[in-house]
Amino acid sequence: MQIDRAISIVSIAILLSAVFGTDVVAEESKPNVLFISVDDLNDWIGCLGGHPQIKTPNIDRLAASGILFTNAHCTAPACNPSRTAIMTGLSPHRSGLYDNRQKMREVLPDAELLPKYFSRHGYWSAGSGKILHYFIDAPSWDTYFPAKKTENPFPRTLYPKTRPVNLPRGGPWQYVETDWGELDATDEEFGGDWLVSKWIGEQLSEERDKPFFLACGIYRPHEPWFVPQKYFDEFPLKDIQLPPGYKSDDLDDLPPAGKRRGPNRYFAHIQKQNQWKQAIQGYLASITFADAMVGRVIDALDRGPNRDNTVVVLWSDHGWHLGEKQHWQKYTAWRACTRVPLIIRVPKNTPGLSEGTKPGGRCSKPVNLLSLFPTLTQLSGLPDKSDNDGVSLLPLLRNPQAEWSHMSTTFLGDPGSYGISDEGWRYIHYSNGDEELYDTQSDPYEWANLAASPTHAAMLNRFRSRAPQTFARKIPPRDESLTKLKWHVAKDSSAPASKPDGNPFDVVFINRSKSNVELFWMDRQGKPKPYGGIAAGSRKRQQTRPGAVWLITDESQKALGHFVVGDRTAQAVISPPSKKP
Ligand SMILES: [Ca+2]
Ligand SMILES: [Ca+2]
Repeated sequence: MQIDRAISIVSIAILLSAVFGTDVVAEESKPNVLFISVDDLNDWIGCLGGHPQIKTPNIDRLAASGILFTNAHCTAPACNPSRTAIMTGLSPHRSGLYDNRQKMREVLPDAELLPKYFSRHGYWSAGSGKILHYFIDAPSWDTYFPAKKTENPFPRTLYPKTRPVNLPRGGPWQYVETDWGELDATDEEFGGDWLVSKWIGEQLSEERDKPFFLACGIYRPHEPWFVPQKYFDEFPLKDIQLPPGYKSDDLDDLPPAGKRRGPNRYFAHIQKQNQWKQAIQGYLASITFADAMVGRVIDALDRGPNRDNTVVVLWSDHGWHLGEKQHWQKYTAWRACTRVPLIIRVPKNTPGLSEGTKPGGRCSKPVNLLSLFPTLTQLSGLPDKSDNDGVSLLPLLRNPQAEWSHMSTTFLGDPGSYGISDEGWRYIHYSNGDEELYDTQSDPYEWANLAASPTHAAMLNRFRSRAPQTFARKIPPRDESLTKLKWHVAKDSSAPASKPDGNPFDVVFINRSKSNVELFWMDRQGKPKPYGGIAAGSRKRQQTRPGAVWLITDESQKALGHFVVGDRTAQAVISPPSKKP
């Protein structure tokens, strides 16, 4: 009976492909794909050994059941370009999407995302949590939780009632989420990733008539680092060890561009507030919480009907600095920021790899997250998407020690700046021509920059000859896509004084009212300084800084309201005054 049925499926497939001229693969042979992303997770997981105190039993267990890539790098060290590259298969230097401020659908209106590609090839595609940069892209999915029409990928999440909790505001330049602390709550009360893992678990426990592509976006350890108390209890403050990659004089041998990229105000502020160890504790606790959520998902898969025919992939979008090179956060080309966890587990009888992956495999070849698209389609027996920029990892899944001539490139936010990882060496190039070179075999934390050493000239040239040569133009976001500043209606004739603090960027004033208005910058003493008029229906692009206050008046200089500039470029919309009864 079984054999008859298999034969009849095959003959129908042959018949269909004869009639329609398409590659019809019998549905039953396609594996499911469970696609797990963990946001802002660096190599501080047990199996990568990035921090001696971390506890990630679930991710380690997953790694032990598949292949762990120990030299995997992000395509860009920021959420938006990294995730866009993964989901479209397109590299920033070809797509033009390089940084977080750009909008994926403005830069790439027609790009087909991974879930859409799978559903167009017979799959049911669904997701939950953060997969793209703070939006869902509803048309790319069959189903999402929360509902895709909301375009909000986050279920309800518990936050402290008053903030900040532990890190006082350093100034208007500071990202509002940089803070940490334990929550007196259960995982269930916390919601967020717990609800994501619950929903994903429910999907995994079902038998479906179609194979699935299921994306699980775990948000922690993205800031803010608030997670239930029990995860903080795992890492008592008195025992916290500093990042092993930290070296106080590490910047001395960097070129000017590297010296500028390293130190930032976050790290200086955290040290000044005596919060470094508390912050490390918050990051460790958030990772262990994320690990527990991954564990719930893996358990649901292993308990359910899809265990033996589901490819599992786990990745993080980029690494994170916690003081290494005097840096906090992301956006650098150093290994602390580019290296990511990447685990792939392939069951037997998968079309692209019938023998499956060998449990416990470790691969030290340089690989890139751009490879996920072609790897997953090849594993599933789907046709290659023709414009992918990455190479398939199938040879390495088959044999982690296979010959591998590829390098792995990570693109920074400005076109022409990038880092390249090889097996044992790393090269960094900044758009001004500055270079760094590291022997990561003997110097994994990149303490000794060898770019100036004549003995390594050949190695330097080797990287230069493999570097990308052309860079797509960076496409700026439309004014209307920028964050909106809050409009404070004038209560009297004035506005508060500016407290400018941070690097300059543009704000676009958009006058939607029917009258001309005047723009004034409030100086540090609270005195308005004229910056010209904005005619009705027109706009004005103005360079400014975090904490600046901009007053809007009518043509007789009667105050209408003001804007306070935040930590990023924004639009400031001047609306018609609401009619009073
Ligand atoms: Ca991220
Ligand atoms: Ca150094």
